[in-house]
Amino acid sequence: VEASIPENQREAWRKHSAHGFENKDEFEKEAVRHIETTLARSLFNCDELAAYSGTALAFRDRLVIDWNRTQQRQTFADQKRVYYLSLEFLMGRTLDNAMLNVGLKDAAKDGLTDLGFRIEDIISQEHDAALGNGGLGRLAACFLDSMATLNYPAWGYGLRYRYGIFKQEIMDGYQVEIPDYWLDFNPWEFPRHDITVDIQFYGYVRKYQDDDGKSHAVWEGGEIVDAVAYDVPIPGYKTGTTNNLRLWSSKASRGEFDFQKFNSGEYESSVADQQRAETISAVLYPNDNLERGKELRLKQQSFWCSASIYDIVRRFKKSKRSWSEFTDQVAIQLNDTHPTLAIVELQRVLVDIEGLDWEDAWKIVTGTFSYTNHTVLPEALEKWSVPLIQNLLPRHLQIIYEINLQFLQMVERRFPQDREMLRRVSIIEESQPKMVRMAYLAIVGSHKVNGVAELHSDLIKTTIFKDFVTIYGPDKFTNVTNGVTPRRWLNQANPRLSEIIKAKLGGDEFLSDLNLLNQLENFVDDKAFRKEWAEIKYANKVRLAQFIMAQTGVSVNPKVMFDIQVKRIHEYKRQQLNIFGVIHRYLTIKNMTPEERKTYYPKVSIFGGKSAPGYWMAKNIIHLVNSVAQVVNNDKDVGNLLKVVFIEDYNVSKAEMLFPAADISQHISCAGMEASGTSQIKGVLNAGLLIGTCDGANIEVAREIGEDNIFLFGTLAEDVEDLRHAHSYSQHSIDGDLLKVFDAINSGIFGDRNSFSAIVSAVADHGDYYLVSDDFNSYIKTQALIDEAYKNQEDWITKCITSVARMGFFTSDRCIQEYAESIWNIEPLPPASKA
Ligand code: 4GP
Repeated sequence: VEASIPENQREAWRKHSAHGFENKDEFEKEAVRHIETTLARSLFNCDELAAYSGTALAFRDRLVIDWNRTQQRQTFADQKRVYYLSLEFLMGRTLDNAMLNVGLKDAAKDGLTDLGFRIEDIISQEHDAALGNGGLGRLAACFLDSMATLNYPAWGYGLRYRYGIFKQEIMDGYQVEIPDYWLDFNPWEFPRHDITVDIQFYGYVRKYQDDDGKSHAVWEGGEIVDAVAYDVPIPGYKTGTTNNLRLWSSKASRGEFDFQKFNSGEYESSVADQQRAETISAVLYPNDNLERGKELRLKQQSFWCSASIYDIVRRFKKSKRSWSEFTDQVAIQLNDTHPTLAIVELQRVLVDIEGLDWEDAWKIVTGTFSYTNHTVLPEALEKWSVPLIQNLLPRHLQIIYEINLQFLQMVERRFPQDREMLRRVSIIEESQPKMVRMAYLAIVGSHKVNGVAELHSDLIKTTIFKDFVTIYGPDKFTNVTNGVTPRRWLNQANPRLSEIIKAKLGGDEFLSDLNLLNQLENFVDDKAFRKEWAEIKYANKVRLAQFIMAQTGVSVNPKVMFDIQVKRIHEYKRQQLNIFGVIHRYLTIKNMTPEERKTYYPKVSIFGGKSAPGYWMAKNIIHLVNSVAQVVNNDKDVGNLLKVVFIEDYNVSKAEMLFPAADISQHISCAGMEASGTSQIKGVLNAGLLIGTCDGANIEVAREIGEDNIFLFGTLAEDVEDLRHAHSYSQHSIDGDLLKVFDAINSGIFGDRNSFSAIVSAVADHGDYYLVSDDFNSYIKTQALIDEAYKNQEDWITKCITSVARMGFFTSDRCIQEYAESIWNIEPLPPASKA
C-alpha cells in the first residue's frame, strides 16, 4: 500500500506525523494548547472542568495515535478478529484509566500541579459513561480492557445511547429517576460520519424464481434509518494496542427528510420524522435481569445488529477472501441474547444478498457465533412476539421459521419418538400470541454456549437448556467464570494498596499477571507491611466517611466496621435480608444494658444501588432502608453502635471508592439465582472479606481463598426447590428473631406500616420465594461470627492479605484467554516493539 504513494508525500507525512507527549513538559504544552485553542479559555478563566477537558484532550491525542497504529497493524496482518456484541458497556470514567494504561499518570500529576490543579480534583470532574445497568455491562467493559491488554484484535459493538442509566436521587427516602444526559462534553468518542449504514424496518418480502429455478427473497418498502458510527478508543495496559469500541447512533436517513411535506408547509411534521429516527438510540432500557418486550427495544436490537453485521461483512469482503474463509477471520460473541438477531441478519445477508446456498451460509453462521448466558431468571429470558417481528422485520421472521424447521427436522430424525421434546425445544413457543424464544435461537445458531460461573454453567445444563444438552451433547456447553480487570479494580480504585503490593513484589507485573499476587503470602507476617496495609484501609474509610458526611450529613466513625452491600436492588439479591438483619441488630442494641453496650461491636451498614423504575418491590426496599436509617441514625440511645447509610446514585466511580473502604461486603443472593456476581471479586481484591451464600462465583472464591477466609451461610442451590415447595404446602409460620423484626416494622416505628407491608408479606404470606425466612437465622449467626472475628484485628488482617494473594484466578485476563483459546480460536497481535 505504502509503495503506491510517491516518496516526497510519504516524507512530508512522516516528518509531521503526530507522536503525542512523553513527559511532563510535553503534557503541559499539549494541555495548555487544548485549553487555549480547542476550548478558548486562558490562564485567567481555566476552572477545574476546563483543566479536565484540556487534560482529557491531550490524552485523547495520545490514544488516537496508538489506536491508528493498532488499526493499521490489524488490517495489514489480516488475521482473525473477535467482535464482542453487547447492548451495554458500563465504562465509568476514562481519563484515569487512560493515564494509567499509557503509563503517564505521574507526568500528568506533576504537570497539573504546575498548572495549579490537584489531579484528584481533575479526575473527579469526569461524568461516568454509564451505558449499562449492572453486572452484564460492567463485565463487557472489563473484557474490552483485557482484550486490548492481551493484544487481541477485538472490536466491541454497541449502541450510543443519548441517555445512559438514569441518575438516582433519594427524596424523602424514595428513589427518583433523573435523566442522564451525558454527551455535553465527551472527548472520548469520534464521530465517523463517513461510516453510515442504511437500516431497514417494516415493509414486505417479495419472492421470485430466477431463470435457473432458484428462488429468491427481496425485502422491500418500509422505512430506512441511518446508523452512524461513533468510535471509542480502548487502550490496553502497557501495550501499544488500542482497540476500538464502535457505538451506533440513529439518525433520520438522508433520504428520509420529506421535501414534499417541507414544501407544502409541513415543516414541523417533517422534523418530527427525523426525531422519530433518533429515538432508536435515545435511551438505555433501565432493567437489570428483566425483559419487557417493548417494540422500541426490538428496534434497538435489530438496528444495532444489522449495522454491526454490515460493518463486519464489509471488512471481511475487503480482504477478497472466499466465503468459506469467513470463520477463519471472524468470531462474534453474543453478550446475552440481546444481539441474537445478528445470527438471523448474517444468514439473511449471506443468502439474500451474497447469494450463498442456505446450508453453506448456515455453516458459516454457526461457525461464527457463540453465546454467553448471564441469568436463569425466567423473567429475564427474552421472548419476542411473532406478530411484532412479523411487522418490523418480515424477512427475519421467515428466516427464523426456516432455521426452526431445519432444527426440528434434525431433532425429529434423532429422537423420532419424542413429540414432547419437539414442542419443548421449538424456537417458536406455541402460545397466544406465538413467541420467539431468543435463547433457543442463540443456542441453535452458535457453536458454543457458556455460563459465567461453575454453578451457573451446571445449572443451565440441567435446567433451562437441558434438552439442548441431550440434542447437541455436552461439549457445546462450557463455563467461563467471570473476572474483573485489576487495572481498574485494584490499581485505579486503590492506588495506595497497589503501591505497597508493587513495593513488595518488586514491580507492577502483577497488574497484567494477577497470579503473581500469590507471593504476597510471604509477607503475611511482615509487621511493617501489615501496619501499612491496615493504614491504607483506614485512610480509604476516612475518605468514604467524609463523602458520606457531605452527601447525607450522617457522621460515621471510620474506626468501626464498614459493612457494604452495593449492587442493583433486586429481591433475589436480597437487600431485604440485609435490612432485616440491621433491624435485628437495632432491636438487640435497644435491649442491652449500658454495660453490655460497652463491649458490643459498633458497625456502619452501607447500602447502595438503583432499582428499575418500574420495579415496585425494589423501590419499597430502598424506602425501607432509608426509613430504618432515619430512625437508627437519630436514636441517641444507639449512638455510634450502629449507623445505616444509603449511598445515592451508585455507579462505577462510586464503586471505585466504596470497595477499598469495605471491611466486609455482602453477596447474599438466594442460592442458584445469581449467575456469577462480580462485586465479590472487587470486594476481596480491595482487602475486604465477604459474607455470602453458596451461589455464583462466591463458591469459586471460597475455593480459591480458602473457606476460613470467607463467611458462607444459607441454603444450597440443590435444596431451593424443595424448600419452595414446602412453603407452598405447609402454612408458613414466621417465628423467633425474624418475627420480632416483622413486629417492629408492623408497630410503625420506621414509619407507616402499610408502606412496608408488601416486603413483609412476600416473606410471611406469599410463599417466600427468595427463602429469606429459611436463611435468616444462619445469616444472623454468621453476622455474629463476623463481629467476633473483627475484634481480632491481627487475624482479620491475615485473612485479608491471604485472600488478596489468592485472587489471581479472578482477573478478566484469564477469562479472555479462555474465550480466545476455547471459543474464539484467535491469536494475539502484539505491537512490533513488544513482540
Ligand atoms: C448479570 C448477572 O446477574 C450477574 O450474576 C453476572 O455476574 C453478570 O450478569 C455478568 O455475567 N446479569 C445481568 C442481566 O446483568 O441483566 O442479565
